[in-house]
Amino acid sequence: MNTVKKQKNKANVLRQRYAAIKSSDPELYYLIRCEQKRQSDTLELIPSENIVSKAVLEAMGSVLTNKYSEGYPGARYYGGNECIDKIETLAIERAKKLFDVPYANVQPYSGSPANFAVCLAICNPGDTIMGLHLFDGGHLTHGWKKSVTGKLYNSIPYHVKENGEIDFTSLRNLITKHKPRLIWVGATAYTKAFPFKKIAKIADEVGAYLVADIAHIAGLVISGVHESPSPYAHVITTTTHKTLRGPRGGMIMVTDKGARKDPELANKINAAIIPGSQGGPHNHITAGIAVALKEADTPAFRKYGKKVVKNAQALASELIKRGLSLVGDCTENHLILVKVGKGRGPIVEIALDLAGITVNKNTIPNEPSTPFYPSGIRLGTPSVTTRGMGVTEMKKIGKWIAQIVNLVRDEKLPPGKSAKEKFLKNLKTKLETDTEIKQVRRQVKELCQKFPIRETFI
Ligand code: DSN
Repeated sequence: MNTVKKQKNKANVLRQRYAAIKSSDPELYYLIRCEQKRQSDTLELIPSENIVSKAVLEAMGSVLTNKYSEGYPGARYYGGNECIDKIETLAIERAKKLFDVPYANVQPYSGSPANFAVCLAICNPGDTIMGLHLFDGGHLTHGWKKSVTGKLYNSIPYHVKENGEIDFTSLRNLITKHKPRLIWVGATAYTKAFPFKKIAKIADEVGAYLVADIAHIAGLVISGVHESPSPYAHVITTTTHKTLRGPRGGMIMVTDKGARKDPELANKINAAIIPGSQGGPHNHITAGIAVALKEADTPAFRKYGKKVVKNAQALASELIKRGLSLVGDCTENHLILVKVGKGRGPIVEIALDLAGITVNKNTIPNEPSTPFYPSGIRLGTPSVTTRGMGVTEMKKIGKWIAQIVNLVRDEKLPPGKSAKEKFLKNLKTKLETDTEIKQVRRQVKELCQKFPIRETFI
């Protein structure tokens, strides 16, 4: 088929897919198509995002959404669950095999409810928990003061050093001093390999539960490019939509080590999900998780995971070569943190967005500003790698990012919240017509067209 025919064919397939919405709700149809176009024509570098397969999409759009199934396979509160039981069991068995664990719960609505349920299962209100500080790349649900996990429990955060690595000496002292009930290891913005074994040793010394939140690196663990926490942690949580490339959902797993520490742990986690914190599971998502886990248990997926890291390292090298400064000077996973100057993250995020490169502003170690106006941007390669891009493309992307960062190097936020908001709004208007930005956007679009979001992936 020639290119024009191929494009027409693709357009027809897309039209058919949303035909019902188009006729019943044209307004929404238009918005879905807008988002579809945005995803097609831009480079998605937010490291927690990815592109699911058509099979995952089909599972999510299936009739399974019609069913209520409170409870677990074989023990539901409602009738009519004979098919759902089999679907959930399939997802559970696939998770157990892939992550080498004896127990998995696939019902958490996402990562945050999964993490809260683990706290409910293991801790009593007032117990001490420890997690990486939010500004150092930790997650809200690892005890941040505004999260329920920071309100209900006595949360003691630990930190990273200037080079982005967990400050191990300080962590050891904190653990010895506070003897936490639960320690989180995991992050949303950490560019090094997690030292599961090292942290487990100290956690074991004080009898703490070690919970590995592998939301960001689940796909890398499966691919063998990040060590598995399974031998070291008692519990593992993950989202299913990041490097794992599944639907938006969550999972909680108990390891052999966890089951030895408390043979009732799996039951406690089940109870913490329902009735503890959730209602009926989202069966269409459970099916999507089952599909994603099957896709992940293939040589092709493992190759993908390796390529994600290789691409991230190539992108990091290109950024450094072009004078940008990275937290930790490199990456050991799928994620890169670029230091862009005090409070300047939002400026760079806006400029890159206009150039068709989607990233998010992010805090950096020892953040000199605030989380709303942080001093870094966070990039990752899961999505562009799914599109088939490789090292050659990472070099181009690195060049464009450096060009845009350089373009806005003299822009500085004024003091005061409303002045900052006004400044960013005006900056966006000004940059919308910038010739250099428009030129990069054109080049980005051309690259995206060479690596389309294929039928197999959307
Ligand atoms: N929002 C996720 C991320 O971007 O890493 C964490 O929950």
